[in-house]
Amino acid sequence: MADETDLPHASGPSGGWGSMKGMSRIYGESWPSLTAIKSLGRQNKPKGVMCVSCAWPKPANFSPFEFCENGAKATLWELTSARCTPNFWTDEAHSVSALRDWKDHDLESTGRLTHPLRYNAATDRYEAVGWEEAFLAIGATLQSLPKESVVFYASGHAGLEASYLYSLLARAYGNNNLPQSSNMCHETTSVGLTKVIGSPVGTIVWDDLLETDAFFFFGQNPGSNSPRFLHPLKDLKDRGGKIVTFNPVIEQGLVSFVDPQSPFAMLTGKETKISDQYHQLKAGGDIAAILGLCKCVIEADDAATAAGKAQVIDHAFVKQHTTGFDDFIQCCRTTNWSEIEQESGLTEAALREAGEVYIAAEKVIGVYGMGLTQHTHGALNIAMLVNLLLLRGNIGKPGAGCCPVRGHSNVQGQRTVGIAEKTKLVPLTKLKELFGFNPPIKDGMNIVEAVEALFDGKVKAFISLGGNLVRAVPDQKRMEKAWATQDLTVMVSTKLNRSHLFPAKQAYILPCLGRFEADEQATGNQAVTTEDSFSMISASIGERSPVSDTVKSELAIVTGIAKATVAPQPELKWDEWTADYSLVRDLIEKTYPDDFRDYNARMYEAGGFYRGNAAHERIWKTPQGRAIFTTPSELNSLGFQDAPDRYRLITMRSNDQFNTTIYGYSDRLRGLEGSRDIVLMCPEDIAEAGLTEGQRVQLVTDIEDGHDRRLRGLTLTAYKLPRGTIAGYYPECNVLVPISHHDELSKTPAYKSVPVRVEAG
Ligand SMILES: Nc1nc2c(c(=O)[nH]1)N[C@H]1C(S)=C(S)[C@@H](COP(=O)(O)OP(=O)(O)OC[C@H]3O[C@@H](n4cnc5c(=O)[nH]c(N)nc54)[C@H](O)[C@@H]3O)O[C@H]1N2
Ligand SMILES: Nc1nc2c(c(=O)[nH]1)N[C@H]1C(S)=C(S)[C@@H](COP(=O)(O)OP(=O)(O)OC[C@H]3O[C@@H](n4cnc5c(=O)[nH]c(N)nc54)[C@H](O)[C@@H]3O)O[C@H]1N2
Ligand SMILES: [Mo]
Repeated sequence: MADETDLPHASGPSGGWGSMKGMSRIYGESWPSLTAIKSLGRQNKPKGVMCVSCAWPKPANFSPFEFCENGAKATLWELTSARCTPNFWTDEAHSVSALRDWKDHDLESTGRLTHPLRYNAATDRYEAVGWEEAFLAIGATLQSLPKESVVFYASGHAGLEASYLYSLLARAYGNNNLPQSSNMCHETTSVGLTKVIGSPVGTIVWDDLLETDAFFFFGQNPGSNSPRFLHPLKDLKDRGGKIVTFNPVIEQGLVSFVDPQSPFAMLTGKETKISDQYHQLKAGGDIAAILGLCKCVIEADDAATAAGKAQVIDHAFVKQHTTGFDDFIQCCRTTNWSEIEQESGLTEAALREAGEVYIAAEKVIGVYGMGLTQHTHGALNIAMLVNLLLLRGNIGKPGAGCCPVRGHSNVQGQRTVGIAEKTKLVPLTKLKELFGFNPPIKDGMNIVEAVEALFDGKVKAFISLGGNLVRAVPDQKRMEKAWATQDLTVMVSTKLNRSHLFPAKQAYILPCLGRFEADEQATGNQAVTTEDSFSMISASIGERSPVSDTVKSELAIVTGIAKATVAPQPELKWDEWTADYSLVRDLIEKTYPDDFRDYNARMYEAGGFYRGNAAHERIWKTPQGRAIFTTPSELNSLGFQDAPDRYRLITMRSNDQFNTTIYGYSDRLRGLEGSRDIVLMCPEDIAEAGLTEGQRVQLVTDIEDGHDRRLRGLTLTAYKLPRGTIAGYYPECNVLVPISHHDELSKTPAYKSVPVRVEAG
């Protein structure tokens, strides 16, 4: 078991003064106006603005400062006073080709985009274009292309109203090519969790956090990615609960925390120890580790039964609610500890210690993130966590459940309102009833399928509602080449990013309002709504002046494209909807009456209104009507064999980024400062490979498929990691990830275990 004092790179606790420094640095760098601070005070409160960063829920009993270090960074980054105007492109040094040498951080630092832009190949620059002209040209090109060849991507940020109309646009146009960023993150949850408990999303609500006895963390990093989660973790520790973590990397947020909202803690530096146990398993070792925990539960149950004591397995629950129990138990019994130790990289003793905590706790929440989802057998990882929870009835009872922590602020909600490539997830007959056209019935493409089709020359146009897809997907070098071969790219964006730098034959950047800005339409300032990780829906009302009077709301851009693309029909009232978003919410309620009852009335409820979740009520929407125990077919989630000189590469997020948005070069919580061009490796592996710390190395993907994938110029950095597991930053490492390397069920890219070699150079 790891001891935090072993960290070779010293780092302070999460939260505390370090987080204050992190925020003030962004403030200093981007110089948002003083009123930006006032906007922070409105964050995550009723009639305020829901955080633009992650999808962590907002408590109904909010505190005066209901934001975290990274939420504040995201807000300040959006509210920057810097502007990327059409003038930017008149600088001699600012050709599109030249900008490809810029870093992600520097591209976004140019500031908020202010004007719609069109690429001019003759000058290799973007130029201002009128909105109407842009819409008409985009519409004309879309009409001329085969419908199957157009993709409508969404990055998980835009509100429910714009997202609903975006999916309507795609279907009215004629396809279901509606991939979303969750195809790269929690698609494994949508598919894997649905398979075993019949619910595509997490099963807990806010009160469960307050009641639980223990959190078991598998591959989720709250310190960087959902820092407001640290408060319920601290509360649990204050009331004597337990936290057990499984993660190959020691993440400071899961080690200790100083509450920046507590003056006492800030002045005294009083730290709360977060994890009682921290298990540094091998990347891809979760199936074996969880099997070990299940083995402990079964053994304890056997012993209790023999001694005539209360049973450890919740047999009544298992009998009434589950299927597959006997086979699974059999598998646990016959898998021996030496296999488990080998595959997980953890000792039997360590797993027994974790098993004891699991058994002693009446109510357990299993938390997970990309450390489970982004693997070849990612869905099996999730099924194993569900197995563990089911053994003791830890789903659908107060204080217990399954908690996937979602990414973008509305990533879950966009799926709820129809941004889905799979038609079975969308009430097509309802759409026909409401809008009078026949929605296409053929499934569309997810991200991996769309990128593969792009590589094959079958995709001719990409529309992006937010995001930076070229930088976020696997096989980034191939993607850059293929992206530019298209007939049309349209990117609805707030800031310049790398995806803009590989323009198609026709390329547009359409600048949109941020969530903090007033969205004035014909009937007044409009609210937008988002859904968080606990299926709570809340409204946001921006009130800041827009960055310029030439930007439009995301919804207005969607309807602008729609009007120019889709043949007019009386039921498609794009202009009326743009004038009054509450009409769009009425449509959403009509399409999904169970989820959105009294939508317009309830959207200002403190903490949001609950969309409901069947599994939370122990209703299992699986074919068997039961929750399913899964007998694992593998003991690791890698999908490749270990081999000499082959390492498992984790691509990781720093504390100073939001996905491809790089705020800076301070990964404070890991004690790593100044550069992202590094690869972390444990000292024993460095010595065995005959390398030296500080040496320049390159990573080479160890998969033979005719493509050479390598990333040069990395500094080898000694770090406390399990043997054979190394780590580098996302998105820089995306050149190394083959598009074919993904979860077998959901096709989520396996970004957390890429087979690579480490070579000098
Ligand atoms: N500040 C900030 N917040 C964010 C984001 C951001 O980039 N920055 N991104 C947002 C988005 S879109 C998402 S999806 C979420 C992502 O949030 P997380 O789910 O936390 O994602 P990651 O940080 O990529 O990975 C989580 C952890 O998995 C661990 N890990 C890697 N491999 C394994 C493994 O095999 N097993 C186990 N048990 N652990 C492993 C890593 O060490 C890391 O600590 O955060 C959202 N919030
Ligand atoms: N190797 C590796 N790759 C990964 C991951 C990983 O862990 N490892 N994680 C994956 C995950 S979980 C995800 S979700 C994807 C992220 O993939 P994306 O969602 O496509 O990427 P982002 O970096 O979030 O997009 C940033 C851009 O969004 C735009 N933007 C910001 N705010 C707004 C807004 O309010 N409206 C609009 N319209 N645009 C806005 C800005 O122009 C900004 O440059 O990356 C995936 N890629
Ligand atoms: Mo994500």
